Amino acid sequence: SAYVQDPNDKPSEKCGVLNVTKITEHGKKVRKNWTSSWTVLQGSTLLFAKGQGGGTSWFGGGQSKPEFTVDLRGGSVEWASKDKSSKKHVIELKTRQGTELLIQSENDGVISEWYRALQDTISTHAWE
Ligand code: I3S
Repeated sequence: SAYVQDPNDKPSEKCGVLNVTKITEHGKKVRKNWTSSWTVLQGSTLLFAKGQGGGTSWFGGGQSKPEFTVDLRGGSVEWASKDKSSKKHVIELKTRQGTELLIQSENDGVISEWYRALQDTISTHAWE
């Protein structure tokens, strides 16, 4: 019935601190710049804010804007190969817009949860 909430309708929400760098922008290779970022997965959008840095405000508080947002629809995730980074636990995220990011955490549990969340989001929104 219309009153039954489909659990799949619930927008996915996840947040935490991750290390992030772009490696490609609009299909062109860019220089790595690893940054600790407050990261929020909201529906099919991944948002990054400047990390930590002593400030108390972040974009959820309506004060500062996200530094960078990624549309996950039509994108892909995989574990980054060794030639992409010497770091452990690195996810490679490719967007339909030709941006490639590396996302990393020293904590393998944390990064595994993000991997699953990003994959779920991409498959949930695949046909939009
Ligand atoms: O893939 P690369 O070029 O070896 O990436 C490393 C460099 O970006 C390095 O900075 P500079 O070469 O600009 O000084 C970074 O400090 C490293 O972290 C990068 O490699 P990892 O393996 O950490 O992703």
